[in-house]
Amino acid sequence: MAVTRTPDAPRARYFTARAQLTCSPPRLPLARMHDFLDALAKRGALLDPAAATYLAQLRDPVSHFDALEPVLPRGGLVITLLEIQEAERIAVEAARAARRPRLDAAPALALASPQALARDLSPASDFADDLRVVRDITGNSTCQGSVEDFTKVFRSRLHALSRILRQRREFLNAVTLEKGKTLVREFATTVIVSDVRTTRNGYRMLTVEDETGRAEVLIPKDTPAIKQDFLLDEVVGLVLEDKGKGYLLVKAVVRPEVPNGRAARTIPEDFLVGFLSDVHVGSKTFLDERWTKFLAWTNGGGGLAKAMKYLIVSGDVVDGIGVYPRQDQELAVDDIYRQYEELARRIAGVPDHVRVVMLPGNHDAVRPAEPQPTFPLAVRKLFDSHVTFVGNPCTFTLHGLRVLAYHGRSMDDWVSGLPGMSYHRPLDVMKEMLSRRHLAPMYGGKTPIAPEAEDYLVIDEVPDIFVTGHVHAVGMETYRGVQLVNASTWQAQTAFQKMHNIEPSPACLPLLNVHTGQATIQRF
Ligand code: D5M
Ligand code: FE
Ligand code: ZN
Repeated sequence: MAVTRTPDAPRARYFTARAQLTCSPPRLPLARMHDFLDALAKRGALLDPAAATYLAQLRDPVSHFDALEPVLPRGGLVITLLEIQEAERIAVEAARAARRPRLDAAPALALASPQALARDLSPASDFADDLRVVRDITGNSTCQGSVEDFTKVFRSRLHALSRILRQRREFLNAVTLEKGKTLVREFATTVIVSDVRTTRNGYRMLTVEDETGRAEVLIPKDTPAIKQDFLLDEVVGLVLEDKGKGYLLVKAVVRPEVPNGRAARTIPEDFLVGFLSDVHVGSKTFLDERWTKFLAWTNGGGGLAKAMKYLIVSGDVVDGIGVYPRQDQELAVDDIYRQYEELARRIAGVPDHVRVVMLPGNHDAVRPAEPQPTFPLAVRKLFDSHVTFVGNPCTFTLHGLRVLAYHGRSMDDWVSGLPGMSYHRPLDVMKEMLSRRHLAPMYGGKTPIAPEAEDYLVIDEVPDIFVTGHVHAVGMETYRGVQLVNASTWQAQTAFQKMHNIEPSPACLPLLNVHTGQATIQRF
């Protein structure tokens, strides 16, 4: 039983009825109001005035109450508004979890045929460039790698993600762990997950921290929250209750997420954005012939090629040197500058109406720690003025559309750290990144992280387009109004990938029409 049965129920019922009548007129007609209160009395439910007022304003309060009953807290004397609202949240979460075991995917982006996409497009040369860098570590790096730097980056992460969580109703009054521990009632808080363990009897125990302290919190195995998977160092919202046993009980887990129901944004300009990644020039497995076909297509005067205004290149633009053991055996060009020179020649073959935006990846000649500043001047000066160099990750706008471009190194950590993730389905990993509003939460994994004063890997604003590479796969999909793109590769399967069972999808060019939101993938 979720509610208290007491012989005093009728008296309390009238008390609550009077209280709510004097507060605000119920939407329920008076006769039905009596039915509602009778029905609750039969169930032995005692409501506080605010809870009664709230329920009375619903179209069918009795059914609503019945639906919540299984998740209402047990043992309290009266049911409060906060308890009703928390039960609503748990019920919604449970329904969602039952419908889809993982994240709720919006309908996948239906890919159009190249012919359909080409219809009625203006030539890209009709539009002047409008590219503005919004967020990029290039020129802004402060990190010395000291202990204070690490404190700063985690504080910045917690603040940025707490701000997002606090936009939600149940976190408006979120408190710190220190304050929460003094409360008898349940409380909402936003914390960093510093450890996750599963107990022998199938409960999950987390160590969580904020600036005021640390706590052990327990997720019982019979609650919806047990279905959640945690990544170390991610920020979550928790509704907690002190059971006075040395730990806090998790009532709900909330992620910062992307608001549901967002429509994909389009703009009046009708041009295309193309996406390349992982060109790996300099590797013996670089696909020269297919690149040549791609260049011929861009110059061939077809409707799609003419309408391509921007080309975003998401890192690993060359193969680099000394990136992995015995790489020299797989290199066709073993000098890093000669690799960039060759890339510059190949990029120069892209027609003048295309602006190329290029960011580094883990094979490039920049510091490996993320966020990565852009390429050094010695590399940049090899390219002509059609190339704009940015850092990794970088947020920029194209004619007002917000683009988040990230090479995607952290996918190695997401795939090994989160059940259900795979190198073959990078779009699923990208949805998890959006859900947690962070590109690479886990510190000390395969992705080296530079402790900058501000956490540049936080997804502070929801992008319109989110593009990654790194896993050498290809795919496009819409998630809560965000156009997701994983941008293929121009490298055939390497010995390393063969060993790890990674089957690439090379020589594909995802194309997005920013006016209609339609997309296609051109194969070469
Ligand atoms: O990464 C190319 C692919 O190889 C990508 O799918 C990730 C995978 N990869 C890269 N390094 C590792 C390690 N250390 N373990 C497992 N899988 C890995 P690229 O960045 O082009 O080398
Ligand atoms: Fe790569
Ligand atoms: Zn890579």
